[in-house]
Amino acid sequence: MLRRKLAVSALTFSLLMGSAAAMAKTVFIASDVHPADYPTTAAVIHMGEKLSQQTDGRLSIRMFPSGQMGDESTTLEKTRAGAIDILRVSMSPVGGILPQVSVFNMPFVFRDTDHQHKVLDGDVGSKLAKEITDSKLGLVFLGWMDAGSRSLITKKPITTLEDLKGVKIRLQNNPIGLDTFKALGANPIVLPVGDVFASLQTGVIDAAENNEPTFDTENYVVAGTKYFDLTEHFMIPEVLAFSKRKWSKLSAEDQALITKLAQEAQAEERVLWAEYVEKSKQRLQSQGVKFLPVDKKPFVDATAPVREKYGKQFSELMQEIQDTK
Ligand code: BDP
Repeated sequence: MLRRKLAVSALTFSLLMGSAAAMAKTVFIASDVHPADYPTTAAVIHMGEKLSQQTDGRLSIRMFPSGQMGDESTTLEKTRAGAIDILRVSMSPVGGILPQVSVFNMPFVFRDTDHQHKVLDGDVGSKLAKEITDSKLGLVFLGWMDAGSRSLITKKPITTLEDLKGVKIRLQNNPIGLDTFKALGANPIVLPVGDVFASLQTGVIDAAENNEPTFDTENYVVAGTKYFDLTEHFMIPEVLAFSKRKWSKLSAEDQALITKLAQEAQAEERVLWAEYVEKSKQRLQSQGVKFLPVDKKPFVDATAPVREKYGKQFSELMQEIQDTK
């Protein structure tokens, strides 16, 4: 995979421009594993344009897309350390470090997109946002972003538990994900998303699991996958966050402006996401990918022990999610 590793030495940097009326300019470093036109990345780039306009260029955002700053475990660490200012990251690795916010990483926890939006926009979403900010993670939560639902990306059709038996499948770095696929009888392997293409190609793994846009932009078809088996087992939202180290150095006005623009970016990404899913579906189908319906019941049943094991620590949240209509 063409994952460029770019060494970025100066992280947030200030430039003194002009002479008498010198104004300190701050460029926030933002990171995403996805390319610049992906919904999450595009929304943050647009947020940066607005930030620059609304501060007459005093504040702006420089996006490093396509994993240039490293995989998600690495960028999480860099954001904690203050080397990245703004991070868009999947909730999966966040939950890997902070188990108490892992409720969204459970299998079959949301009914559909509408249900997930209501949960994220409601009390449960606010509680987890606060938990992230108040935790030792070193992040200030700015917003949720959509990532749809994840299904199986396979070389052979997989529509039953029998088909999935022993299949080497790549998972994100999160114990719930691993236990889910063990419960489903597969052979899960943790890898950064940037290694999935080569691993599929070389046969290190037989399968991946993700949403349509990542299937599309990561070019998994070229790596030999031909099926999108619609298990929709996870609906893991994305998190947009600011480095706490850097946040504490901003004025209250700047914090308020960034918070407001992040909320706008969250709303914009939802629209971009829905459009991008459709485009990706069309592109994948035109490349010959078959979208296979799956009877989800056996998958839901087989993963009940996982919801039981991990759900204990957040049984109230689970109940609230279920009760969200
Ligand atoms: C994508 C998420 C991205 C993750 C990736 C993964 O948008 O943040 O890195 O999945 O599977 O859907 O690692």
